[in-house]
Amino acid sequence: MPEQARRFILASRPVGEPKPSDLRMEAFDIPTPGPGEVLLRTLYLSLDPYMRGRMSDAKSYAAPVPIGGVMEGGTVSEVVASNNPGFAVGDIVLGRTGWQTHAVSDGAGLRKIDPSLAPISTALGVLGMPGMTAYAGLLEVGQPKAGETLVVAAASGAVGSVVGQIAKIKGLRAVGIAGGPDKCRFVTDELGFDACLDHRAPDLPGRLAAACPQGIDIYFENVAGPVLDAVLPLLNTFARIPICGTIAHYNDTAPPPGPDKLPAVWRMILTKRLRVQGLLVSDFGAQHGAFLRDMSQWVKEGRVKYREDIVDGFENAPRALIGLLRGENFGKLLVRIAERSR
Ligand code: NAP
Ligand code: FER
Repeated sequence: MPEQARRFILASRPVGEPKPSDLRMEAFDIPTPGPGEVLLRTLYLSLDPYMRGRMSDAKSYAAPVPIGGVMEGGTVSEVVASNNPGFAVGDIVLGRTGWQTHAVSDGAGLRKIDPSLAPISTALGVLGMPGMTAYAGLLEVGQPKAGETLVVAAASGAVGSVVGQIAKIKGLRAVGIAGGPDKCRFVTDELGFDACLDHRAPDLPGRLAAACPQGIDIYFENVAGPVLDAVLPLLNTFARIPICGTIAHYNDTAPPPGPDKLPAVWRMILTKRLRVQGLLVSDFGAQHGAFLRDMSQWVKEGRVKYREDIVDGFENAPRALIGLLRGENFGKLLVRIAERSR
C-alpha cells in the first residue's frame, strides 16, 4: 500500500476544555500537485492558543474552522514536488497549511526560509508569528521607555519570553509571571528578567507589589484572570496595556462568578488615563521587515534566547494543544512531524 497522508479535522466544537475526540485523525491519499502547484511535506506544526478560538463558533476576528474542516495552523514544510518555478524540491517554506502531513499549494502565502540563518523551527516561534506579536505589541502598542516597569505573564512562553527580553534591551525593568518554580527560574536566570512570580503560589498581589516598587507602566496582557486582578491596583498613571490574549478564559463556559468589575475598571481607565489597546499581529505587516532584521540580530547575538517544547509525532497534536491551555508546555510548542529528507 502506498504511504498515505494524515490530517486532523474538527469533529465537534469543544465545550470547556477540548477533548481529544473533538479532533479526528483521517488518512487521505497524498495529493498530486497540479500546474503551478507544489507538494509540501510538513516538518513542524505550530500549536498556538488561538486554535482554541478557531474551534469555537463564537463571533471573533477570524472565521471558525467548520466541523469536518482541517484544523488551521502554521507549518514549516519541505517542498517534495514542484510545478512552480518559484520553488524547488528541497526548499523549506513557512505556510499556513494546517494540521496535515502533506498539502498542495499554489505558492500564495508561502515564504521560503533560509535554513542556514537559524533552525527552521524558529520560523514558527521567535522569528515567526509569536515573536512578531511580542515585537509589534511591545514596541508599537506598549511604547516602552527606559526606566519603566513592564509586567508580562506566560513569561516563559512563545510571546511572553520575547516581550520581556525586548523590554530589557530597551532598558526597562521586566517582571514576569509564570506557572511554577522551574519556569520562573528559567525566566530570570536564562532570559534575564529582573523578577518572575509563580501565579500558582499564594499571595500573587502581595508578591507582585513587592516586585514592582515603582508601579507598572506597561502590562502586556496575555492571560487576564487572577493575574489581571493582581496587576490593576499597581498600574501607574498613563500606563499602557496591549491586550494580546486572555488565555485564562479560553476554556470558560460561563462568565466568572463574583461581582461585575467592569464599572470600577472603566473608571480606573479614566482616572489613571490608561491606554488599553487590542492587539492583532496581522495588523502589523508594515513592521515585519524591521522585526526580521532586529530579531535575527538579537538572536544571533544571544540577546534574545528562546526555548522550544517539541512534541514528536503527528498523532500527539491534540493532547499537546489541550496541554498548552493548561500550561503544560515550557517554551514555544511545536509538533515535529517529519525530518528533512536532505
Ligand atoms: P505560550 O505562552 O507559549 O503558552 C501558553 C501559556 O499560557 C501556558 O504555557 C501557560 O503558562 C499560560 N497559561 C495557560 N493558562 C493560564 C492561566 N489560566 N493563567 C495564567 N496563565 C496561563 O503561548 P503563546 O503562543 O506565547 O501565547 C501567549 C498569549 O498570546 C495567548 O493569550 C495568545 O492567545 C496570545 N497571542 C495573541 C496574538 C495576537 O495577535 N493577539 C498572537 C499570538 C499569541 P504558565 O504555565 O506560565 O502559566
Ligand atoms: C493572526 C492574528 C492573531 C494570527 C494569530 C492571532 C495565526 C492570534 C490571536 C490569539 O492568540 O488570540 O493573524 O495568525
